[in-house]
Amino acid sequence: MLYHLALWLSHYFSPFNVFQYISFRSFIAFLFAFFVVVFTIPLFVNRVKQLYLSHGGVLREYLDHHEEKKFTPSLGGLVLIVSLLLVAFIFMRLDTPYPYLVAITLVLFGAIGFLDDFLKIVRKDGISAKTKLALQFAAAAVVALFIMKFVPIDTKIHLPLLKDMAIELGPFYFLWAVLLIVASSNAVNLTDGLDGLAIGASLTTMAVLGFVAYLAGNYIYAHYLYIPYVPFAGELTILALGFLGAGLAFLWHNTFPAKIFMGDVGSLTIGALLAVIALVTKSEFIFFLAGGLFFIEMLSVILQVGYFKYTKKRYGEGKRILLMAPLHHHFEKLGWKEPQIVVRLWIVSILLGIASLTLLKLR
Ligand code: 57M
Repeated sequence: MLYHLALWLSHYFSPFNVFQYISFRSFIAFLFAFFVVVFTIPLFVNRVKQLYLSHGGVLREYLDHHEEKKFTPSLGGLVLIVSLLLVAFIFMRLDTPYPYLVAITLVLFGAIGFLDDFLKIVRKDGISAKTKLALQFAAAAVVALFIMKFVPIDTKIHLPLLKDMAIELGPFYFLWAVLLIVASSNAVNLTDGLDGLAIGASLTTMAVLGFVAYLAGNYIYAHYLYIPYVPFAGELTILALGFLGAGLAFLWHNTFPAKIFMGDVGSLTIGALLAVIALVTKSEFIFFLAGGLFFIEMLSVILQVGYFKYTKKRYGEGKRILLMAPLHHHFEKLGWKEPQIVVRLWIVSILLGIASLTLLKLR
């Protein structure tokens, strides 16, 4: 909105031209989102605590060894979603498909997560795993259809390290998009089990995707790096910077000992949003590496559950690969302290982010 307003005002006062720059709008989106979230969360925590108190007072889904966390409220992701919706409609260009794509993703996945979190507070259980997955597939299908209809990208997947090497998926692109969104949404959800872990790794991943979006949206840089040029993709850099502001502010309150958790409303939505940006900037493989921590956590669950079931069937007794899945619980069982695990996994995430950027130039 600001872009269009400033464009009109610049006819009367030329300094308003500065709003045309993606870098300037990104910078103010960052500050805006940071201050909105950092000051809203304390008020929100009080509100959510009241909701908990009127329904028994404790978080029902806490780990046995996280006894002290049972009074920590959830639902914090709702503040992130609202701040990002504001960023999308205030700072992004409304004559491109991107603010609408972002809004659809935030609202659909936010609604699924919210329903689950809310039900966990007001009754014993959230929605069943099967229903949640079905809803995620339905939401991802809507988002994928929106991308295919309104975003000017092809249906190829561009392989890393190979110049001009792409696989045409044709109608299967829809399936690819849906699977990526659902997988990413669940991977971030599984990672969200220690204070600051998921939001920290999301920050590094989003920083990479925001940078890639800037390059992909610029014809000269895209051409120079042999990455697909995606008109106006730079608008997503603004969203990414808004996310960095909002996410850092959330981390302020979510760092150990957390005052609030993001809840499924946060984790499912952030995962979906990351995948959507990766899809429209044609950087799925960069995303696999930059967001590698999420996929490692997911893989740890798949392998653990698979091995457990296999050994149970074969030997009558279930065996484990890790002491507990997802991976961060394994380190807890090894006796590492929570902040130690979180900071070390952030370090892994930063390293993966840097490694993923090298894929841009190595072609
Ligand atoms: C939800 N929820 C957190 C918080 C957060 C298939 C199986 C591996 C599924 C998995 C699972 O259910 N994962 C998804 C994870 C929970 O956090 C809430 O949930 C939101 C995210 N969805 O925002 O609202 C707890 O995590 C802790 N937490 C923090 N700080 C944070 O900033 O400390 C979260 C955010 C919170 C809090 O304690 O209550 C969670 O972990 O429960 N299941 C598991 O992860 C279970 N693993 C398991 O059963 N492993 C088995 C194998 C065979 C599957 C094994 O290895 O033997 C663990 N989860 C629970 N208990 N609840 C194990 C123990």
